[in-house]
Amino acid sequence: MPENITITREGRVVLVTLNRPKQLNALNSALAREIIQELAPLDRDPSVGCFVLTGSEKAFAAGADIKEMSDKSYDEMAEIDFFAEWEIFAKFRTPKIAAVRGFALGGGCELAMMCDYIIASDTAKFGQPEIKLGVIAGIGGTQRMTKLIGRAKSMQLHLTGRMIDAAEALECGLVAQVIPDAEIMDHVMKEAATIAGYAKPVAQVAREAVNRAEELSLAEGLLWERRVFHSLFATHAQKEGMAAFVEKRAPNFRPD
Ligand code: CO8
Repeated sequence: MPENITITREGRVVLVTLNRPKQLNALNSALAREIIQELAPLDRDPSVGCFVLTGSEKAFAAGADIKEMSDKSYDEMAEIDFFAEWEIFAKFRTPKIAAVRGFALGGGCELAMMCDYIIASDTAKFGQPEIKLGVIAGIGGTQRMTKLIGRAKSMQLHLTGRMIDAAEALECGLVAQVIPDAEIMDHVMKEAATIAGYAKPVAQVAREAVNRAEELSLAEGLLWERRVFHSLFATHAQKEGMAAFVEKRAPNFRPD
């Protein structure tokens, strides 16, 4: 049984709750291992259509666990390639939404950015304060944030370590939407159920196509998208989705 996360299921949606509330969900190696171990089989399970990742009311996650890292040497960090496993989480193919309440700082902000998109509570606070600890972001902050919100603001947040609130995060494009705290979990679970109600292979290529925009030139990205669009005409989802439209009925997508 995992000790640092809880996993619950509502239909085709899997809710993952970070569960180290006393440490404000600081991300340690055990938590990272549990996320990968528990979610890897669910990622491959066609009956799972969406992951939701959340924390507590006070903190999504206040960063990597500073107490676990503080005494480590360069050799130790490099030898175990500390925290490299988070890239496995980022590469899961099931759509994943971060529901952020309270602090999402350092590794917590980076973990939220590893999800496909972030929905923030009006209590959310984001930041990359690593510079105050004598280090920099290490699980994607300088890269993912810069692609998400642009160089100027990302540079400012990494160099000053200042926190931004949910309104500023929305304004700069870090989050997709801000929802009052009392409503956020209901809202995100409903949205996740909507995504999970579509055909999973189509949702998977939709997120892959959007992510390609960060990697490819416009010409290559447009070609990749068009070819994938063509290939979806080999799927049950396309036959069913378009037939349902023509026949004026709701589509009945197979889970896989
Ligand atoms: N690590 C470990 N423990 C933490 C962390 C953390 N990141 N954040 C909070 N805690 C602990 C506190 O030590 C405290 O524990 P205790 O009660 O035993 O003293 C408990 O959580 C509650 O915290 P506070 O008393 O500080 O609560 P406040 O409400 O006063 O303050 C803050 C909340 C502002 C969030 C404050 O806790 C804080 O500043 N936390 C640290 C934020 C931070 O610097 N995060 C970045 C960490 S470094 C990082 O994430 C790098 C990621 C890249 C790693 C890549 C490796 C390759």
